[in-house]
Amino acid sequence: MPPVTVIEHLLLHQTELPMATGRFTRLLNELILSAKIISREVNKAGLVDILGFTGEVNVQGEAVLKLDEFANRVLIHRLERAGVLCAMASEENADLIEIPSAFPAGDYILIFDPLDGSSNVEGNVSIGTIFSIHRRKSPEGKNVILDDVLQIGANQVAAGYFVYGSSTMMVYTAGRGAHGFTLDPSVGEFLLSHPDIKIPELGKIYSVNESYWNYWDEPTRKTVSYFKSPNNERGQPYNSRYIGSLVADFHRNLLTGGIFMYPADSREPKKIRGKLRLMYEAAPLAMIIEAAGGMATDGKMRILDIEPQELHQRVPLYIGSKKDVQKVIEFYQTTS
Ligand code: P6P
Repeated sequence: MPPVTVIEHLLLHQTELPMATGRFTRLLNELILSAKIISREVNKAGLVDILGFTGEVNVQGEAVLKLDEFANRVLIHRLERAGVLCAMASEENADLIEIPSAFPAGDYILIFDPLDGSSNVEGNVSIGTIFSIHRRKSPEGKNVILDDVLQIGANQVAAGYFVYGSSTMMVYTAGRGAHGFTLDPSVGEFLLSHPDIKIPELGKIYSVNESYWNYWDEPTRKTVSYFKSPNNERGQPYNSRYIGSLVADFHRNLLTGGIFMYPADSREPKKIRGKLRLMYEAAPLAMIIEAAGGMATDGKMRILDIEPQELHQRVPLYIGSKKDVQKVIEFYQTTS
């Protein structure tokens, strides 16, 4: 099969969709260029002294690694001048990022986690960039309001991630299937390698940090016990696989089948509703998993139906193979 780039694929397969316009293509291109720049730095992190901590903390109170900061700066710098956005929101920034008036504005909104899992970079573990694209609701020309950004995940125009691992890959959906592209460094292009990804309906992997067992609710404990037991639909225990890097865990489960869980944790006030963020992590990954035939829930609600109340809202996340996620929902429905 002749190599197919992301933009060729977009134009070939998504032309019926309104976003196959020049502006959307420009937005994807700038995301791709940003990812290539970030990938280059991630891949040489062990060599150049950009490891270690900046001594600052981000809005989440987490120590900011230089790579986090670098990735955030690259994305903001490239996308603010692309002439396609009216606002951005980064997991590393407390508030909305306005587009400087010196640059032309568009009607898309980009929400991103610049380098998720970056605390793993010193262990040479795969990490990733996650992005979500919305279209503003308020009329063009006026100032963007928070309401333009706090939209339900089901409104997303597109969503995707880059995973910086043994190879650098991009997986995205614009609403018609989920598609994977692998960076060929010799030509500097992401080439189609996983067309129309479909996650197996029944998985064989469960991914969760079991050290929090004592702080989970009863439905979650029943769910994890179900996956560890031979008395499940598979007739044998699921394999436990947990990297501790969301994009790496999600990507593996997407391709092989399985469920990733980050439940609410009663011990830590800031994790009482889970650790992962709705806008920057759960909603974009939920769009991808549904495009691949899977499901994503907070235990009670479809992730894509959750009305965001604040920019950095956290949610419990159960995401992956349809039958496995349905099991979680069943335990929530039947456990008083
Ligand atoms: P824990 C990385 O810090 C991250 O945000 C996700 O990439 C990952 O899935 C999760 O946190 C791991 O959290 O509590 O298991 O270390």
